[in-house]
Amino acid sequence: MKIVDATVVVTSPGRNFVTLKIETDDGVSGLGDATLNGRELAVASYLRDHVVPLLIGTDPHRIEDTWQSLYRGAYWRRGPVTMAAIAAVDVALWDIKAKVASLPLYQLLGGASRERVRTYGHASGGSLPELFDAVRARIEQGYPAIRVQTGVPGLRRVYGVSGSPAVDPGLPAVEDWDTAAYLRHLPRVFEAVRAEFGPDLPLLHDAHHRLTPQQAARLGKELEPYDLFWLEDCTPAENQEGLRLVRRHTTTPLAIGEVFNTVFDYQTLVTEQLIDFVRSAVTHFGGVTPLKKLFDLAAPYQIRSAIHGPEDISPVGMAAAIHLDMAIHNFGIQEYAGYTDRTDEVFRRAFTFVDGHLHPGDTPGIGVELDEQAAAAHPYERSYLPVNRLLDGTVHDW
Ligand code: CS2
Ligand code: MG
Repeated sequence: MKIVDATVVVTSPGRNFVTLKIETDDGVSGLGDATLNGRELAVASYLRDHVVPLLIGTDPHRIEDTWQSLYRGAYWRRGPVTMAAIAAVDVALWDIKAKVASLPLYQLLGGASRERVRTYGHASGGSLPELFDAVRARIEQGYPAIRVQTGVPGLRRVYGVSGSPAVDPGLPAVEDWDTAAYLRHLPRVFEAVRAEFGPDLPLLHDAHHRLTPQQAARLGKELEPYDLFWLEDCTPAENQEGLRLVRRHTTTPLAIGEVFNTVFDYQTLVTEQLIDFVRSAVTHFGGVTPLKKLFDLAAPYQIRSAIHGPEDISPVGMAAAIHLDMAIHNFGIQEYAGYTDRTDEVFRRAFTFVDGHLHPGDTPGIGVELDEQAAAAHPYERSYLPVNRLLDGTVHDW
């Protein structure tokens, strides 16, 4: 069996998605997600200009060897553009292998370790009443766990709170930040949410890399009475040693890693058991092959999976995640933001979302097909993530 063609499809059914389609001489094809929010075309070019020529004529069954040759052979290792491109190839090859075997991918990864995949959804509000309404809406949708994000008094636009408009469409929105105001406000918000919704509902919060280790330690401690499922990305954890300080001071569980792209980003965090959940997406971590290895490394440290699943992971990347979630033993939870009808018209998917739980379906492969005509009706639209500034105008972490 040989790869005879590989094409990159960029489509924007409401937001941009980059998809790699690999075709074989047997007529079996596979899909991989290469979406890197705000830098989509860089990955499309990396694939089209540099990776596709290397794939033509090779054996699609040699997944490990192809991965290693793309990773080591480029000489320039790591980084989100490279790893998203490699991820797309890896997932497309797993899709092909599973289709040839006539099995859903999770069967090739060890088979089902559970009946269904537990998720969490997002609730956010500028004020407490808005936030409570958003939490109630998620509960009604069946979400068994909820991420809570809130406005901060004195700040106009804050991460994760809906309705942050870009002033110029096609250019980054600017968000405000004041760490002191946030640290004063957030514990009161969780106190109010617990008083309203009781002790049982698993609650999560994402600090989006904005704190120093000292600030994160203080926040973790102050949130302990509200029993969080996790505090996410409390610091920019490229400095892995910083988590030692956070860990020494709080028992609030910690989740980190959506911007990480190799095992080296996690080495200290995992081997010193400084975190509780690893957050990388299949799409940004080089695919199913390396993410499965990371979960296996994390397992003896009792660290569990929590695959990144925002709107900017395409249904292809999400499907790959759900297959992995089904198969690994140390599954924790899956983030799931859901998709619009327009996205579902472009990506026909076998996975289902019922009562707050995902199931990958039993279609051979990853179970997603791309409707290329529908995709072509939604061309790329330039778009950026927001930029975050302190009140004096200084750029801060986003
Ligand atoms: C977030 C994301 O889902 C999450 O936890 O941190 O929404 C993140 O901001 C985006 O995926 C960035 O592209
Ligand atoms: Mg996050």
